[in-house]
Amino acid sequence: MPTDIEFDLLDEVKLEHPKKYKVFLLNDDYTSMDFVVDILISLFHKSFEEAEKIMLDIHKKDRGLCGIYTHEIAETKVMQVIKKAKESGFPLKATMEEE
Ligand code: TYC
Repeated sequence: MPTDIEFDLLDEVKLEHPKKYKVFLLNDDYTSMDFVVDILISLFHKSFEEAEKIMLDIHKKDRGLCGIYTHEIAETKVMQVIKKAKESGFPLKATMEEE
């Protein structure tokens, strides 16, 4: 059982290192490549060149890393992707997982 001081130290470490979450876009057969590039630029702040590279990576490998965020921001990104995609009639999906 950790001592009080050890508990304090553990709390401090937790405060300094909040868990981070990876956000991925998933491949599908219907979402247009241009739309995915737009999402990567507008929501994930990628340059056009980076966005094209990530999009093609997803197209070939089924999913691609778009960014690493705190839990709340990652959750918001996933929701924003799904909302924008739905509004545009695409089935694009995003997921998050602990780093
Ligand atoms: N596979 C899609 C197509 O051929 C393009 C695509 C890329 C879709 C990445 C989703 O996350 C994605 N139109």
